[in-house]
Amino acid sequence: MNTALVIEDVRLTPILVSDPPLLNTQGVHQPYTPRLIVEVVTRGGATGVGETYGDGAYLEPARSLAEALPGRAVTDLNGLFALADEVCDGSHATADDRVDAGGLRGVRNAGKIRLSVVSAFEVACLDALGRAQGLPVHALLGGKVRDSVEYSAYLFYRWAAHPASGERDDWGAALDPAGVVAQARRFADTYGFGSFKLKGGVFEPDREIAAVRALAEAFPGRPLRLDPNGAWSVPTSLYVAEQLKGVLEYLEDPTSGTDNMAAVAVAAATDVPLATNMCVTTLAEIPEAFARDAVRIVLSDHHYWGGLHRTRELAGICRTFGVGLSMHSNTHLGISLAAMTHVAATVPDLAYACDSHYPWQTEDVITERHTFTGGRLTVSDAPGLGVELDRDRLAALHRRWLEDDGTHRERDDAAAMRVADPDWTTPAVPRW
Ligand code: GKR
Ligand code: MG
Repeated sequence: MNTALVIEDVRLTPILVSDPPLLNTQGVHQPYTPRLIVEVVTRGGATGVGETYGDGAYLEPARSLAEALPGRAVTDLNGLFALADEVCDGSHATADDRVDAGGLRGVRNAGKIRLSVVSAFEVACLDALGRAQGLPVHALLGGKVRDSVEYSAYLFYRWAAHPASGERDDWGAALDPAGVVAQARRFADTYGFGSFKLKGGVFEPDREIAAVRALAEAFPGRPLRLDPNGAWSVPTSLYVAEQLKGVLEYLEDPTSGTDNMAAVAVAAATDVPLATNMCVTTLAEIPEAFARDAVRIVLSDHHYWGGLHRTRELAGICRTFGVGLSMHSNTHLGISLAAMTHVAATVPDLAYACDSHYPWQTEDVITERHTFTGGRLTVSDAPGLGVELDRDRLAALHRRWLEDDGTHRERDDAAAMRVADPDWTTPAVPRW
């Protein structure tokens, strides 16, 4: 074994990152959201970074893995999964874990949480290995097939300010078609995005249909997507699919669960392709969903799937079954965006612009924030991920986490909504 590549130390830094009041079907984003930054330091002195969810359920297995990792090589990525299975015992899983209050990522369980934890360690190992060898991460994944990766504008219904703190940014509210179009216009003008996804499930479907139609009028011929995170019944999903026939590039998770998605897909035939980041989020969920033609497009997400290599495995499975591949995003910072861009650069048949919340995040832990040009990010050829940690920023965001009274350490969009509406409870699905 090349001893320079042996892991000497692993550092975990939970942080709180500011987040605007973006609305979704479960509530509203809190003013701060938790993320976890993972650093892996080799004996040769290379440091690699990774990023993942930072809620308590993720911190516990991350600590177990961080303790067990020193002495292993950053090249031993298959061993990383075996180690995680061994040391992260899943004892943190409770019955409540079956529902993900904040992440809107389908059924949540200990295995999925563990993969999201491992993903940050895998990315950090690849970053360290790339730095040690002078190779970009995409080269470690087999090489890039494109020099830039396209992203789509992620539109949200939103308030102008957070209800309790009154904290605001300069985006203003977007609660109707005109507000959504104005938001899209700013995304297009500032970043050059040419495709648009609206987070739905917030208002009655007819209001959201009107917003998508307004987008289609404002941006003729541009790819449009609508994602209510499973908030609709099968008949409502079919109604929306019929109303938006010829307008949507795809309809994402209109309804919850493979049964319902399959029912919509079969009845809607080819009207509107269905996409998911909720009913296909693990290998185990693939056979039934694909056999029943429940989805035409899977949104990959290296956090869900256990890292960049596993994302490429998912791409191969989708290719085999003729299912399209897109990319999902949750609130994330520049480390994850770099990782998303490297893996996206290596997948030949990534036919859709990737999602990213990044433009909504004004804080970061890297020295130079990524810049979208023409809706695209250039794939870095610098060693590793091509990002540098800003230690002062990291320390400041960690301080915020330390000083938090516990309100923000778990992402809870329903709790944030209750600040404005004390009677709010997480809506049962189908909501409409
Ligand atoms: O950030 O409100 C949000 C999104 O709804 C997010 O939680 C989802 O995971 O963006 C995601 C999606 O496409 O489902
Ligand atoms: Mg989605």
